Amino acid sequence: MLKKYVLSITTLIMMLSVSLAQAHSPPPEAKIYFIGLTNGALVSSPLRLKFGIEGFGITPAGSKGKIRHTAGHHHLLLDLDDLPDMDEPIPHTANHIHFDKGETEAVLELSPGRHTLQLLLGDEEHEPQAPPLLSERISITVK
Ligand SMILES: [Cu+2]
Repeated sequence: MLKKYVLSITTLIMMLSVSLAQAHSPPPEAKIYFIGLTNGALVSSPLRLKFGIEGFGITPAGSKGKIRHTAGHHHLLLDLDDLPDMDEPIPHTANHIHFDKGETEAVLELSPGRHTLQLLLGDEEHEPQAPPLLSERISITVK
């Protein structure tokens, strides 16, 4: 009897932690990507970027309510060799660009030469979802 009780408590805790973990978790088919820009592209500056998303939504930083669990906002990782810590808020630097208003387009001034671009979605507190939604990291050359 006691064993059965302990088991059901364990099951309850497991179920609770699964539902908490899923709260901000995009479905496996969700993805983010650059629209119309491919790895190796030769581009000119200023560069107009378009951010695509499928299977998950866009909502501004600081959003409250249920939308937080199914949407986030884009971040552009510019010329970064290492990804930021996925368990911490994404830093605000010149190389970690936040689109807090839920923007899906940006115009970027870039110096001539090679640059790398990658998108990372973040939640209402700028933390990556779990698992994170990351685009492919692409290399471009600015004329
Ligand atoms: Cu952010």
